[in-house]
Amino acid sequence: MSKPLNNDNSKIAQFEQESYVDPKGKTLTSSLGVPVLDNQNSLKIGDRGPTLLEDFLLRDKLIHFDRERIPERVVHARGFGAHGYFEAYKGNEKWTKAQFLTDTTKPTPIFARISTVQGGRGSADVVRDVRGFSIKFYTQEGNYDLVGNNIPVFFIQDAIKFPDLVHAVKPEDPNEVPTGQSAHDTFWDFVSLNTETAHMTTWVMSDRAIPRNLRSIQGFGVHTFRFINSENKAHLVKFHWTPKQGVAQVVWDEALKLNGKDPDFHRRDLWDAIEKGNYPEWELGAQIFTEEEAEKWDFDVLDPTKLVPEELVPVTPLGKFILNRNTDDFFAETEQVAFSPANVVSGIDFSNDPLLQGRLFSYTDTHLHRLGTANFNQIPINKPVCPFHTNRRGGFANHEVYKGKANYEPNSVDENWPREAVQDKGAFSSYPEPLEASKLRVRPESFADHFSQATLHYTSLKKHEQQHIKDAYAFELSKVKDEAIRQRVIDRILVNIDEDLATYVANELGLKPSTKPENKKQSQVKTSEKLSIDAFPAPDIKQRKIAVLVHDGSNANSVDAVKAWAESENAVAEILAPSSAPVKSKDGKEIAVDGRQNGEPSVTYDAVVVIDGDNLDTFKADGVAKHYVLETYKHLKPIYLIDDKKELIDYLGIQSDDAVFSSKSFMDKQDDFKLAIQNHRLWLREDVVAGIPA
Ligand code: HDE
Repeated sequence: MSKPLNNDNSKIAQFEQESYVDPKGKTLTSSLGVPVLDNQNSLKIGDRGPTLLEDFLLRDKLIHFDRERIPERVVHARGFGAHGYFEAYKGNEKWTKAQFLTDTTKPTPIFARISTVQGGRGSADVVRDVRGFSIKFYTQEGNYDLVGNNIPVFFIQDAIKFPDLVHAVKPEDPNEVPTGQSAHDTFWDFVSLNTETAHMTTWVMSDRAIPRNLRSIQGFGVHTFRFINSENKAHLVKFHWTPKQGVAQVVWDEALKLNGKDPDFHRRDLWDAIEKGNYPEWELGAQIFTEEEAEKWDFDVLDPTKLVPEELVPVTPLGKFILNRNTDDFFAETEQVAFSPANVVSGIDFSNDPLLQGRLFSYTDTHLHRLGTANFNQIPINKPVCPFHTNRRGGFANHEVYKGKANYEPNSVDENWPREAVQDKGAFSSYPEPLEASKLRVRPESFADHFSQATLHYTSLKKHEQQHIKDAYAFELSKVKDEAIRQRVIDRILVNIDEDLATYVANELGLKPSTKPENKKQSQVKTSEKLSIDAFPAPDIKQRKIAVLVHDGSNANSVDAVKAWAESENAVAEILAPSSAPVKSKDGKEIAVDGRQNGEPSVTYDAVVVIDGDNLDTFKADGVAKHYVLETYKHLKPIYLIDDKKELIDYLGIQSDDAVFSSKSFMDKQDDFKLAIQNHRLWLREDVVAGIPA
């Protein structure tokens, strides 16, 4: 029977059959390679009859589809990954024998995944949350994973509390609400009852938890690790990786809007930057110190709720890495990548941090569940690039084809190959830390201070950063229904961090302020400069996005000038009009448009330019354009009104300041505009904008 041409799809199929050529060798096949003639219709009795069980092509397609999903990560479910490489600086052999940190002749390929913690795989990007930052180094001595966060400390001190913490922060059991947020009763109940969370919570309420993009976040290994050099001398280390792009945040109102207007904002930004060749780069470093030095400090370096202030130990730069290649297949790479802090190589070892010790078990365990087989390291994204010879055999989804009989060691059937390494170069050996103690289920006394570093963090920040923390606590706690929990956070947590903070939040919530506790322990370091985002300014405006608003009557020359300037700065200028149709310039030229003002909201840009021309009245009549500029102003971002539009400034009801520019020609103030974009926000404007509607 000839195939009925009863719909468009079958017509396309018919057309492709008639002109059948296969220049790419990519004819559609079944899973077993059988070429498929008709991918539009299942096999039936007659054209309206029942479908036949015999249709192996339909079965093949559905069976695989039905199994396409795997369990999402229990935490850090939403993440985004990219490939890159790491290059070591000279001189690291003083500290470690790890090949990838000491061999300056070869770059080491890496794969990085940056994630949020609380929300599921489909949650929004710009939620208030910790960002996970994992890096897999495919070294010549095996795979090494740095599985860190963008915050240098953690909520809890012992791994046994992790499931409780995660249960409390995740959506609540009865209704799975809220998604991607810690602003709910169970999280703050946990915080209020576990004072060890105090320090980390000041970070999660800070601007660090609402990053502008994934290119401008720092990474921290959190725990203390060990470096071991070729003389087997050990040092303790804390890893840091710092973006060369600078660190940057969004404002809270912007974050809330971004989550609705572009829930993929962060992943889109990273993808676009890499596609454009604006590769983000980080410097990897470590604070390196001895056990003897650590013993003198007023905190325990095994306590992951503590950081080592850089005033005590500066960061030693070790190398740099860039992300320069997007994935081909999100699932195969980003979803299947399996990181673990237990993946170490020779020259790096663990410490006895009780949180780290639990992680060493948990990651492999979760991979076995999530990826469903002990062979998960055979998945291409997890596979080492150096030679490997194990005696592991079999298991679900084994892909290796082993040759020969020797699957045990020692053996005489293949001259004892594979056999143990004969020299310690590249072979892992644990640091022989001498230990003698009783078996105890206790928390050390040296972990007992929960507040002095929380205070150090809060008081080291700039005024605007402190204000954001106050507002974040007030916002989060205002979502907590149980008043007793709210009051407990004030009384047990906030007042022990800072009295002014506690009073502000209490007033915002209509609760009783508490009084400052007496004899509160002070941190030995009084203020620490590198805790503030301000300590990491951007060096340029690469990949910063500028919205250029045009209407009929706009000046085409100004549009060209802005575009040329942005291109020369490696920034992105996008021309936005009332609709996607080109607009007519004042001299009758056609100005091509990149998008609609309504579809490309101001929150997704870093600055706005209003083009001059005969269009002042058109601009004034356009409520979307007005809102666009006002919202940019409210979010403290730079605005350039070409043509000395004093009238426009008055009309918008905004005040001239160091990030509002107007001049006859864009050339006049483009350097100041660049500096304002580099500075990102004009924090001084914050008090002025309070009255502007959201
Ligand atoms: Fe994780 N964590 N974690 N974590 N974590 C996971 O592993 C866990 C902790 C971090 O991009 C899980 O593969 C325990 C600290 C990142 O794929 C799981 C404890 C830090 C990622 C797990 C911690 C992290 C995870 C979930 C306390 C910063 C994402 C899926 C003892 C230093 C990795 C998975 C990726 C993921 C367990 C605490 C960072 C369940 C038990 C501290 C960046 O195994």
